[in-house]
Amino acid sequence: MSSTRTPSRMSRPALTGLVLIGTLTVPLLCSAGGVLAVTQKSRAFSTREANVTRGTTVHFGNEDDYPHQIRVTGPGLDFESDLQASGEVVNVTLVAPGVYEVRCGIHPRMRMTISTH
Ligand SMILES: [Cu+2]
Repeated sequence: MSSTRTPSRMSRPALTGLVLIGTLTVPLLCSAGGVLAVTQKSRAFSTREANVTRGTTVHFGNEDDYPHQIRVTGPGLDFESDLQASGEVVNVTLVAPGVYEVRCGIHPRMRMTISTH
């Protein structure tokens, strides 16, 4: 008599949602959605890729002592910031699900991708 039974494995979904990178330097102004803090330092974003819930507001904080300039393109969005001085934070809310490309208008090698779901 054989009673082989495969143990069932509970699989947990990967932790998604709020991703915090760097230090928040501004108060949270959004009530819905999360916040993703990205810093710009040494001509690079603090991360190359991020995955967040749609509705997340991204805080781009310039920690270099020279200016940057943010451009974010993605579903329904083509955002271009003004010249972003040292110490300034630019906030961009990603409303739609999809993939957003982030670039610096001054430093072409500065780029990152943010996926929303
Ligand atoms: Cu730049």
